Amino acid sequence: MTDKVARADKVALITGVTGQDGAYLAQLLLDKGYIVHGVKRRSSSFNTERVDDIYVDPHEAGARFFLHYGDLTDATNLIRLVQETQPGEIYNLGAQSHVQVSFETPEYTANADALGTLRLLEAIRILGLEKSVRFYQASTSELYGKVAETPQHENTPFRPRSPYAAAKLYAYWITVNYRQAYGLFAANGILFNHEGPTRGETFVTRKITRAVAAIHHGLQDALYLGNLDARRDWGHARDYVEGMWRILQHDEPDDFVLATGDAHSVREFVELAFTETGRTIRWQGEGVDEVGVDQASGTVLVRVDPRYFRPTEVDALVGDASKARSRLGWSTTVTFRDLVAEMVKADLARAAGGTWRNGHST
Ligand code: NDP
Ligand code: GDR
Repeated sequence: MTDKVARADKVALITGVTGQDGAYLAQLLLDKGYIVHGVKRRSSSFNTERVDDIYVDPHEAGARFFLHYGDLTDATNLIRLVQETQPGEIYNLGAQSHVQVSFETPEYTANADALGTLRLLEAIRILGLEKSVRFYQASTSELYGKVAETPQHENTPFRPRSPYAAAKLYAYWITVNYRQAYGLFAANGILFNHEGPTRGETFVTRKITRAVAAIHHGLQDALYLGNLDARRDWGHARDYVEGMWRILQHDEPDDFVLATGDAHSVREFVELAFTETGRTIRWQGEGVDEVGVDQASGTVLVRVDPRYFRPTEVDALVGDASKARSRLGWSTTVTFRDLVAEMVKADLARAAGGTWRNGHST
């Protein structure tokens, strides 16, 4: 008998399926003919909005998308889910994914993001599935933190700058360790920021596009932001979930950076987003007193609020995805300008739709 056991044919388990990436990935895998099992958390209110379009009643013939209650902090639950669903591919996307929130909930973030990854890897091992499962870990450009070189690639040293990044650092290395120690097909995608119209409302891109739409429709007066000079390499989530899938189809388990190679500041994102509604922003003042003024009316539309400054900030990130390009044939298809335009357009439609909700911002 060889040590190669056939993978469960096109059966995937996704943690974090209700998140931005989970929903895009579930759709991609369904389009490729997979059976998709997603893990959702118990919530007192609906939390499946992003996957409602692809959900079909499991009693219906041909249903290929199934949701299961679960949590990365519950090892027994994870073992049972892996046993019941017998996946050939596991995508570990579940996480407390907000950097700023991780300073307020560091222990929970470590539990879900670091130990949660360990629990899932152990579930595979306990069930003896090391040779039949491929494991994807949602690693992050935040690992680079206080960057040692630019652009960042697979061999750039990690210098995490937040409880979130420190937890993800553990998850990165435990994934590498299970690959080396147990021969598990375990791979890290080191993904730079990726966004889209369903991006969580408290990440800066979506916070901006929501505000631009709300201001346009008279639902909000101004946008309050933190560090306007932070630079990020922003791509479209649709491209990045394709990259995740390709990472697991590669001949060998390996770690890959996915990035556009193009960085912009928060300030540039704001300017571009407002131009989508015909407004030109002029900046005045300095530091916490800086404001963004609508050139035509003179109204202040953007203000700085120090509450959004982070105790330790990651100033600038930009990725080098040459390895993914050459070995996986992966590349991005959406420009920064088109990404901003798509996000503003979607939020304008929501704001016009009369179901607008203002939420607690971060
Ligand atoms: P989201 O915040 O949109 O989604 C996170 C998902 O994880 C949600 O489904 C959430 O459930 C779930 N989750 C949170 N805590 C737990 C837990 N304890 N147990 C099980 N599930 C949990 O993140 P994204 O979709 O943007 O990101 C996906 C992954 O990729 C995350 O791990 C993130 O850290 C990582 N990443 C993201 C990047 C990006 O730019 N988007 C870049 C690099 C890495 P609920 O809906 O109930 O809150
Ligand atoms: P990030 O994303 O921390 O890069 O993590 P976020 O959009 O939260 O911040 C990007 C940059 O914008 C600055 N910023 C603000 N951020 C927020 N949220 N709110 C503000 O008001 C604001 N003002 C300025 C931030 O300081 C930061 O420099 C995201 C998450 O998806 C992680 O899970 C993922 O790992 C990384 O991207 C790659």
